[in-house]
Amino acid sequence: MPLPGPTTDLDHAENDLFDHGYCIVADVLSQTEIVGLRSRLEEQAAAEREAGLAYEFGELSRDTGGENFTVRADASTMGPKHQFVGVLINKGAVFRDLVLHPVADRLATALLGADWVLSAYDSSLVRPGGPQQALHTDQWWMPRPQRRDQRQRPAGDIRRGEFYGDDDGEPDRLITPAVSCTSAWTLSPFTAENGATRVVPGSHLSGQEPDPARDYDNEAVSIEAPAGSFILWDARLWHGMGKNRSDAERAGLYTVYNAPMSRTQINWQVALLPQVRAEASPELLARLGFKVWGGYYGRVGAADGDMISEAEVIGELG
Ligand SMILES: O=C(O)CCC(=O)C(=O)O
Repeated sequence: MPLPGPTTDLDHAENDLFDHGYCIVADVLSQTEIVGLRSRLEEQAAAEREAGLAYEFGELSRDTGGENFTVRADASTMGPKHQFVGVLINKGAVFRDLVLHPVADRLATALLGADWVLSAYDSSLVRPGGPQQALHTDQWWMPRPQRRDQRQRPAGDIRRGEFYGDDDGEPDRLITPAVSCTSAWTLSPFTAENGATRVVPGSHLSGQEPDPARDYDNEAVSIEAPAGSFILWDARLWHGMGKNRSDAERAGLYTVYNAPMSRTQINWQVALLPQVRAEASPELLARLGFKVWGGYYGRVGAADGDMISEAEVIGELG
């Protein structure tokens, strides 16, 4: 089976996602959209730097085994080779418009079901010299299948960066399904030279986590894509940012989608600015978890209906 390349055929992309763990849809964003998104992102990134609020890290400050995703820059770090601009939902209407994009909806629905929720929405500006990241999965938090005769480990004790190295080669061994997937919307070309995401094709079906100490140079490929593409990977896929060896910035937006029963990375109910919430459509709010799923998840003790509204919450009566 040939490895995924950029395509505009969504059936093809969907098959790539299931077979290889990732797909690349080309021409999803128009030139005008790319320019609008990129200029808003650069403006926001510059303002966050100016205000001392930027999340930036250089080659030495990344610790993939730790609890923290990013390290706040200070004068002692190696410099702003990679800037992470987080929680884009609050940072411009251009960003919000992408949440309901039909291409994203189609592919997230194929993997997670029609009631998927947005788990995170961030961006990454990888500048020349930006570091290569250790391969990891985005579903590291998922408790693993266990043997019946083993007492279970507390599910919440799992930590990012744990290495599962016990593949017994048993083809019938059960693995956990994907309950999350991550996209990169490319605002610049992604090339091997500028640090395009490295992935190990097919690793989503391994039932394993990668060894953070290995670089997997023989197994990993770079997902190359033109600007304006939508790359989507299964959260079990081994992947990581490549090193930027070019003289230009690699710019991308990341939307993470979850099945509706799992906790989202961003706590939207707290993070969403009141003004953004007031102006959000019911469709957008539903994707942010303001909708009860299955009559069960996300309830707030309101009278009726599945859209969450504080106005209907029932308090102490009598
Ligand atoms: O930027 C990329 O290419 C991948 C980023 C990623 O996997 C991460 O930051 O966890």
